[in-house]
Amino acid sequence: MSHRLAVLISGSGTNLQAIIDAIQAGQLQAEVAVVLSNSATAGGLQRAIRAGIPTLTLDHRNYPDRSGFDQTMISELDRFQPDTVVLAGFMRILSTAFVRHYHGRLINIHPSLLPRHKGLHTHRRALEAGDSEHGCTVHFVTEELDGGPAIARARVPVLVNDDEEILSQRVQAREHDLYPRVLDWRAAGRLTLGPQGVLLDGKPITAEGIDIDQLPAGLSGSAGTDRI
Ligand code: NHR
Ligand code: GAR
Repeated sequence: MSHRLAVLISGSGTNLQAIIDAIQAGQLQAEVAVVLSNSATAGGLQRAIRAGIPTLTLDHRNYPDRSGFDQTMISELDRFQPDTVVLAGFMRILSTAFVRHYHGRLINIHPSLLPRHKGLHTHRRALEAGDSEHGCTVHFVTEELDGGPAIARARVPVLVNDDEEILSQRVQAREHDLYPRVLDWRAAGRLTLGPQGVLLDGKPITAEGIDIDQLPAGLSGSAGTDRI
């Protein structure tokens, strides 16, 4: 049985597209069972429709509070029996009830090297801080905003003439490589959240997450050199 992903979006959906493309290329052994957007104008909805994936649009503004919105998301998503719920540019903070319901199967990609620059406007803040490197982090989602245990990260240099736009493009190119690779570990049953933290192949990983450019021997990836 194929691993079922539910992908939550709010915007253009380039990470969703990278996931769809990796599945079609045979690099990610999973299926996108449903795409949910909190915005009817999210470009990612068209990407899903083009790929023949069912979509759900739930506008958070139609709900009296966060918990009502989140309870509706839970009941709609659960009809699709997701094994993993994937936040891909989803912009609504999730309630305790939602995070608990999907504990251990809820994953986000955040555009910074966590724990640096939690929250929004990460590229601007990396530039303002004079950081020499920046990047993205995939992590399990917990109640602590952008504070859940890290799984993997990709680093990029910050260059002298960078502005927010060019830096975000450099980071997003790495997101599109990183996220499908992490999701393939998950789909293969290799990636779990235990009481002690993140386990890959049953072994704990470092607190900052696996640097995708420094994969330990035996951990193959799409750019790995350890394949036959
Ligand atoms: N929910 C929980 N409980 N924990 C996390 O770690 C979450 C989460 C929901 C989303 C993604 C996150 C990111 O990667 C994410 C992580 C939205 C906001 C935010 O402030 C912050 C972080 C993230 C996503 N949202 C505003 C809100 O009031 C709305 C902002 C907007 O619509 O532009 O929900 O960065
Ligand atoms: C991505 O860069 C993602 O890391 C970021 O939004 C972008 C979504 O792009 N996520 C957040 O900022 C979450 N608060 P996409 O819709 O094209 O995948």
